[in-house]
Amino acid sequence: MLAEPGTLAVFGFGSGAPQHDDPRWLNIPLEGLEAPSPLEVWHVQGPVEHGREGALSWSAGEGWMFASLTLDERDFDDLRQAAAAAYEALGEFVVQRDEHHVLRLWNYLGAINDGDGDVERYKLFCEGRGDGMRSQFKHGFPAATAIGHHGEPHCLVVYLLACDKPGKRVENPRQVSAWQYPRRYGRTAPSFARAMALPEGDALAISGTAAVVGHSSAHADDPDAQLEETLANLEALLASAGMPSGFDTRSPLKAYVRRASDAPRIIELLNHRLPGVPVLALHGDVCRRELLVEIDGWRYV
Ligand code: 3EB
Repeated sequence: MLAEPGTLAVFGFGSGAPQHDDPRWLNIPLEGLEAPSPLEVWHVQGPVEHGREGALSWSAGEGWMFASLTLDERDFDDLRQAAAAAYEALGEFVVQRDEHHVLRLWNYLGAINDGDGDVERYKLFCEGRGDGMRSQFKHGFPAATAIGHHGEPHCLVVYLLACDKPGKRVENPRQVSAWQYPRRYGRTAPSFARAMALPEGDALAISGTAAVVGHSSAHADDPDAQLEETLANLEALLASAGMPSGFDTRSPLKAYVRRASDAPRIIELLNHRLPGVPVLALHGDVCRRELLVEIDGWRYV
């Protein structure tokens, strides 16, 4: 895949994935729940250039850019500093590129729910991300995912998709916008949009979506009900984006499942509710302890 022209990025999932010394290759420290995990490939119709700048890896072609950073938190004072450094480095790199419109971001960190209250690790991550974003996203945040992994505990992975044209942010009328969450969810509200329509309007990049209604988590301890609520949120998001209802065989989704024991049930329900839709089920922790499942992905027109 890396040898094929037009390959912008290839992702391997979990500890069984190979490693490659190519800036377009990224190991995601999330285990697939249905072995073996497929690779995810991004490609463009044209030549791709790629390189590294410090710890940052990037590739670009046809107006699209992939950039990634894998950091060791122990190289920083704490998670907040590591997250800030990641976003500063990505931001500094992106602004000097033609492809400086960041459409979509993914964040994977260890032990995301460790710590209580304002010092829970997810909330420290949100603070560092907010620090590192500085003024770069003052016109609005990209779509995003933030999930806890069970790989190397101090490994922080952040990657993005950017474009030389802006996308269009989409919010979900069933949910309070994340950046307006009340104080109880942390000192720095999460900085992401619910979805981003790609520049040509031919696809929607969908942020991590869970059983959040208003700003509250719904159906604590009930994975089936949380999944139904998540699907209702996804439908509302499609409607809000002006897209037809439903997902199809060209709509790749990821389902992040907190408890591996819930996976068979969640996968069965998804196969029933979204027949034919390619869903990659991964073992990952949602950023609120009571949330057991989260879905993100793509909807093509
Ligand atoms: C939520 O609705 C669930 O911090 O980047 C979803 C997507 C969530 C992205 C992020 C968090 C993030 O608040 C959590």
